[in-house]
Amino acid sequence: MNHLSLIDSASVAPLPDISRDGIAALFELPFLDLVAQAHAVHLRHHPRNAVQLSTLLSIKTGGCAEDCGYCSQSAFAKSGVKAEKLIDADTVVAAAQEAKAAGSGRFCMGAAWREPKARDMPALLDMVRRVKELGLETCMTLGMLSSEQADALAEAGLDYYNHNIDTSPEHYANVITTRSFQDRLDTLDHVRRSGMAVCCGGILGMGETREDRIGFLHALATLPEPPDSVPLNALVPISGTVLGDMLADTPLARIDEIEFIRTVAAARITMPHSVVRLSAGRESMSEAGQALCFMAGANSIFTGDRLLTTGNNGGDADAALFAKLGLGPSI
Ligand code: SAM
Ligand code: DTB
Ligand code: SF4
Repeated sequence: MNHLSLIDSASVAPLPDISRDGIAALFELPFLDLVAQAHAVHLRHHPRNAVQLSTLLSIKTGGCAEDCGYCSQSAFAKSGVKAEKLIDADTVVAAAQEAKAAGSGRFCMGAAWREPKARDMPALLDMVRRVKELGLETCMTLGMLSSEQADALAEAGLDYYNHNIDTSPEHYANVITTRSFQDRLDTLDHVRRSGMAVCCGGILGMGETREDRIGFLHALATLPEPPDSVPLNALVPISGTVLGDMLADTPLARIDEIEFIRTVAAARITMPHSVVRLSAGRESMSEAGQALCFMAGANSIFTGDRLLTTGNNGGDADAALFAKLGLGPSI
C-alpha cells in the first residue's frame, strides 16, 4: 500500500501506511522530504505554532521493584536515589497550583511503583480530584493497573494515564526483565476500556536498531486505538543504571539527533491525531534540534527544571526558545 492510497473519511486526508514496511519507507526518505511530509500532516490535524506545556511531579520516588535498565528509581540501580514514601495530597496540590501559575495546562504525577497497592488508592484518587478542581488536565503514571484501578482513577477524573511500551517488542527484554511487553499491553487495555486517554511512548537511544525504532512505532500505531499522546524520550544516561553505565563505557552511543527527529516525524505521520511529546533528553538537545522536532510534529513538552529525578531545561530557557521560534502554549 502506498502512503496516499486510502482516505481518512473524517478529514479527507490520506491514511498513513502503518505497516512495518510503510514505516521503514518513511525512515528511508531524504530527511527534508520526511520533515516536510510530517509538517504537512501536522498542520492538517493540529494548531500551528502551538506547543502544549505539561508539568511533571514525582509523587513517590525510588525503591521500585522493576529492573528497567534506564531508570534511576529501580531498586536494582546504584544511582543514589533513595526510596521515599508517597507524598501527601497537600504538597501535590501546592505544586499543581505553581504549575498552573507558570502556564502549564497538564499536571502529570509519577510514581516509582511496579503497580499501586490497594492501600494507596484513596490518596491517589484524592490527588486526582483536587488537581482537577484547579482546572488542570490530570495525568498519572503509576506502573501496571488492574481494570478496577483504572476504572477508579477514571471515575475520580483522571484524564490521561501514561504507560510506555518503551521500545520494540524484540528489544524489550534487553532493557527490562521483571515484566513483559504483554504486561504493558494489558494495562494499556485496562486504561483504554476505562475511558481515560492513553499516553504511551518510549525511549530512543537504548542500543536499539533502526529496525527496533520501526517496530516500536509500528506497535504504537497498531494498538487497538493509537495513543492520544506519544511521549518520545531520549535516554538520559544516569550513572549506576545499566544503560547509563553502558553509555559511559561507550559500547552504547547516544541517539543521533537527526535519527531522533526522523523518529518524531515518522510518529507524526503514522499517528496523525496524537499529541507527540518531546519528553526526557531535551537538555542535551540543541535549540535547532528541538526546533526541527517541532517542525516534524512534536507539540508538547515538559516544562520546569525537573523531570522525575533528572534535570529539565527550565522555564526561562523554554520561554526564550519559544520567543525565538514564535511558538505559544496550547492547552
Ligand atoms: N513506574 C512507572 C512506569 O514505569 O510505568 C512510571 C514512572 S517511569 C519513570 C515513566 C517513564 O519515564 C518510563 O516508562 C520511561 O519511558 C521514562 N524514563 C525513565 N527513566 C528515563 C531515562 N533515564 N531517560 C529517559 N526516559 C526515562
Ligand atoms: C515519559 O515518557 N517521560 C516522563 C513521563 N513519561 C513520566 C518521565 C521522564 C523521566 C526521566 C528520568 C528521570 O527524571 O528520572
Ligand atoms: Fe520502576 Fe517505572 Fe523506573 Fe521501571 S521506569 S524502574 S517501573 S519507576
